Amino acid sequence: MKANRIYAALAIVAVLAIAGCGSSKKSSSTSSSAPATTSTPATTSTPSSGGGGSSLKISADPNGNLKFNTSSLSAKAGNVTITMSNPSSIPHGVAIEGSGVSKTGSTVNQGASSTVSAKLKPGKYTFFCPVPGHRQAGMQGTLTVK
Ligand SMILES: [Cu+2]
Repeated sequence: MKANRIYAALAIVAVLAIAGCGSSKKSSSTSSSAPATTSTPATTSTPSSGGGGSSLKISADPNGNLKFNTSSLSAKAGNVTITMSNPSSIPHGVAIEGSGVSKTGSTVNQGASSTVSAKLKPGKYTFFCPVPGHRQAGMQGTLTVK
């Protein structure tokens, strides 16, 4: 019994020592800490100095309807970025299509944002949700580039 107690005590000390001695060493051993949670999607803060372009923000309908909060957007020609926040419990994304351009942002769950960007010339484009069925249900709009 006594020996067991001592071993137990030693074990605790050992654990404490390991835990205390630097997080750098034991990073590979049992790090089951969720990886890739904060993959900040490179919020390219368009330096509005060169080449025009626009950064647009839209939102999916928060009440579960298959639509965005707007059906028309306009942007300056150049590098156009649309960031769609998704407050809905339905996964959504954002994509741009038209005039030979076809770019699709990722589909994201509630609370996240989907971003799509494309180099656009003046003209009319369509922005829409790439989740199957959503575009057909009306989750789209017109993007006018000038
Ligand atoms: Cu959608």
